[in-house]
Amino acid sequence: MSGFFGDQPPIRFEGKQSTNPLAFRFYDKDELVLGKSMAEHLRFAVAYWHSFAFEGGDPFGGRTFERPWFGNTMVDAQLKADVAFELFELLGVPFFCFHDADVRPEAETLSESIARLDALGDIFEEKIASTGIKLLWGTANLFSHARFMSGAATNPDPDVFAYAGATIKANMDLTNRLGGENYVLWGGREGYETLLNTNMTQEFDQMGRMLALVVDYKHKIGFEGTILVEPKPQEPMKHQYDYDVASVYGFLKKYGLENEIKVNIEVGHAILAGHTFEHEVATAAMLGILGSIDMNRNDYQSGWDTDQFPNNVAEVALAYYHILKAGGFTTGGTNFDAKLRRQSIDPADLLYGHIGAMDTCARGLRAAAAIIEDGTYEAFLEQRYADWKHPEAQAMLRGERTLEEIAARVQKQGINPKPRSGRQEYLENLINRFV
Ligand code: XUL
Ligand code: CO
Repeated sequence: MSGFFGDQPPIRFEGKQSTNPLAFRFYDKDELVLGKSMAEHLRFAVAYWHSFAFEGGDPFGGRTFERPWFGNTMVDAQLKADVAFELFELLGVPFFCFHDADVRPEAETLSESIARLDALGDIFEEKIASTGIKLLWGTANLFSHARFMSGAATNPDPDVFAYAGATIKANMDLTNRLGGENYVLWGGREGYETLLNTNMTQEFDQMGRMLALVVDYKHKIGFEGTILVEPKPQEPMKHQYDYDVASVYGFLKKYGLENEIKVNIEVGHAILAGHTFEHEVATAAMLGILGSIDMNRNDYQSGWDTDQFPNNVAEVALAYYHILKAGGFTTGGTNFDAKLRRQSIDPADLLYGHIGAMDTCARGLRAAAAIIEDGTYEAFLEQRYADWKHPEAQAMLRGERTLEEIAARVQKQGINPKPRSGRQEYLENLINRFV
């Protein structure tokens, strides 16, 4: 034990009445929800970067956190891994996620950086075997280093494309070795700062090629996980090509990859794109590309990607409703892509952040399941579209009527539709009964 969390015992479920701030009040991993345990539904993961690599900086000031592993040596990296797995065990999360840059210090050459990554892989392999905590997904950081400032796959310099490809390969190899359930591609700099210096047609083809190479390689090495693209509209770039779920789907269709790649949807990114999170989840489910989620929340006033821990049960409930309706996660899960505030400098703050987030998700999941079990909401939706079951409506929908035939019927039968209430307020009240 590193002693970083003192003599803190594992966080336990104590129930709603508990006033212990270091206990779960709603997340009972074994509680059955729609016939499956909460742990199996939610598939929680802790994000290595925010919890162990983030230093508390903001655009106006640097490090506020003191962590004994902050440094650039492999000894620091080992200590960081020890503390990381201590946190995962204290919280009882089944999964974690990482970027190469979070877990090992970068070296002078790519070969040396990969050797360091593989050495961390050995450490992870042992820890996975001894704790049973698994890798939800691995990914490459293709956005922090200056070489990627004009993009990774979409860089005007083909050598950067190649370097990015080599980095992705190393991260896919490690993810595969560790039995990771997904591999994520977030295109942090795949976009532009100004269209004036950008050939968008060329850059789209480069990005399409990189994704196709990743899919080929996945099959070559027999990686059984899912390849996920994580949409985000902007930040760090002014415009990012994987803007939102619908844009990613269009992109995947254009390059024939829609059956190979799914999405990892993040709450804060949905908000930046001008959507609700449940809109993004429902869109992905409709298009058959729902993969995994990065759970967090944004400050609604700041307009930035603030990556805060979630604490709004009503919003989370609607997202899990759509996830449950889509059949739940398969390889995906709930990754807390969330970080502490700059002033939350204590080890205990890492616990408070995750405990509150896990309880919020547990309440959201329960509420979503209750909405489904009650059935009133679904009956309402069913009823609202019921007229489409009539044979004539079905014939229109199936394409068995021309526009002339439809027009003739409307006039012949004197059809004159009467407006019907959409019942929004009724529905909002109904959903609030379960939250
Ligand atoms: C950035 C973000 C990333 C991805 C992984 O906004 O969400 O941390 O989740 O690269
Ligand atoms: Co994310």
